Amino acid sequence: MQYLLLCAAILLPETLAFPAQFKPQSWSNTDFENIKAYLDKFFPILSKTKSLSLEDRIKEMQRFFHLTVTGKIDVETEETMKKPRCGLPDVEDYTTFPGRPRWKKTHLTYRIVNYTPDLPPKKVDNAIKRALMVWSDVTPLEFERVFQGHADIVVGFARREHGDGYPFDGRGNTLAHAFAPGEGIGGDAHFDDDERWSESNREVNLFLVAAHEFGHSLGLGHSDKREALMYPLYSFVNPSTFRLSEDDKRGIQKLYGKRSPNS
Ligand code: TQI
Ligand code: CA
Ligand code: ZN
Ligand code: ZN
Repeated sequence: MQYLLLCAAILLPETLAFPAQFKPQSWSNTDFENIKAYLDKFFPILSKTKSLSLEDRIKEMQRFFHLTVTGKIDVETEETMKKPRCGLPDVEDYTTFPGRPRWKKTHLTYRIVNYTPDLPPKKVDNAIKRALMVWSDVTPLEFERVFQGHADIVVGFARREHGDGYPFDGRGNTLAHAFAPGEGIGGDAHFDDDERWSESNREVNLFLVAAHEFGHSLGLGHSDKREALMYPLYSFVNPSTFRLSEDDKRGIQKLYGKRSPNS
């Protein structure tokens, strides 16, 4: 499952994070992903524009460390990135996406457009509903299911190429993905129908994966805390006793605030 830790491709709706031509020839894919992951984790973009280039973000990091500001990954910059981050203020472990996209309303709609043959539709409906409740339980967010027309979060099952440029990969590996908050495909969650979805610990538990994906749909990236739902490694926990970790809670409440006591 190591690939997951390197898997930092952020699915941003409009600006597809970094078009291929920005990628210098001399970097391997892994280097590139690592640099991006590093920047996403430690230098989440603070400005409101989503259009900071990788170069701008490297410059920001170089300024922070008082390095020569070149916007390029030179030796000095690379060395700094590899150093353990001691002496820096301890950041939270949860992450948000560059530009910190979030929904600007608390009433969100979702629509389930199709079903997996692995589970009865009722069980799918239920897993999706409970996965959203994981987040609405601790924030002012409310989710309303709609059956036609526009929905903020479109939920569906698909296999291989399915029209968004992020083809699924057959059984195993990628299980699902979701897009950061935004118009159009923003917020949508897709589940790989080449997986075997289940409501137990056999194969892949739909509720747990959906709860994780909706974290992305709402604006959370990955967390380094092992116990976090947003930790990028699938581990089965019993859905009926599932509890959101403090780290996930802090992350989502930072974006949307807390639920008021009597609602
Ligand atoms: N899908 C990845 C994930 O949801 C896709 C992804 C990587 C991603 N980076 C992202 C999506 C940033 C949005 C934003 O993390 S996955 C897990 C976990 C996956 C992985 O199929 O690998 C879960 C889906 F956390 F267990 F690794 C669900 Cl729970
Ligand atoms: Ca797959
Ligand atoms: Zn997709
Ligand atoms: Zn994830």
